[in-house]
Amino acid sequence: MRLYQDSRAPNPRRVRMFLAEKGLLDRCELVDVSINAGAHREPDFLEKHPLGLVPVLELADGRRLRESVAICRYVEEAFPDHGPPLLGTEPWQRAQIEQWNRHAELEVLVPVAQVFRNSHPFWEGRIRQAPEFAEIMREQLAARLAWLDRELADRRWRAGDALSIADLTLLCAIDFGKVAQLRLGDDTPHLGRWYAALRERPSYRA
Ligand SMILES: N[C@@H](CCC(=O)N[C@@H](CS)C(=O)NCC(=O)O)C(=O)O
Repeated sequence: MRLYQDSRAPNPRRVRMFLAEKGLLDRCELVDVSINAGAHREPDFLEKHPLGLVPVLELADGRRLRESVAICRYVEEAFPDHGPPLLGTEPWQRAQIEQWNRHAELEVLVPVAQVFRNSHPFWEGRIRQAPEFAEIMREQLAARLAWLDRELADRRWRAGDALSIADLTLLCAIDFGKVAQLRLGDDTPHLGRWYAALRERPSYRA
């Protein structure tokens, strides 16, 4: 397998962490597509993903998959004997994981990306920016993190007793928030405890 990715971007990172948790990262060739250098907008990459987004997974027979969750689902189902299940094993658990993963994507990762895109100098001249929208997203994020903190008070991992893709998505979103000066503080102790547990795992450095 080959993963087209950017080592600094959050979506490729959640796929790398997923592969690492499965013990499959070394079975995957990582091919850097630098967003900074504009490699994701070059014709040879656009042929792999017409929207110019990473990650893209390419199988040995040339088939390609886009979208981080689709890639993770393929890996989970194609390699059932590798590592722990990260997408759940029975209906309620699978639905809980889906729910919390969507929350992490829509309530944290998307707003973080919008703060970054609409206020960071990196995007100046590359896209049209709306700084006021970035401020609205920043305020919304603070409220969302407070909510997620309360929701973690009575359980170890995002979707219950077992680590899942929902933890990986939220971690990557929070870490990526650093580019927009978003950091966990003392006011979110449950998230702090959860974050510290994830940071101990080898997949954190994937
Ligand atoms: N929903 C997609 C999102 C992919 C995405 O937005 N990737 C970002 C990096 S994290 C990207 O390639 N951005 C380049 C750009 O916006 O020009 C997924 O989950 O894979």
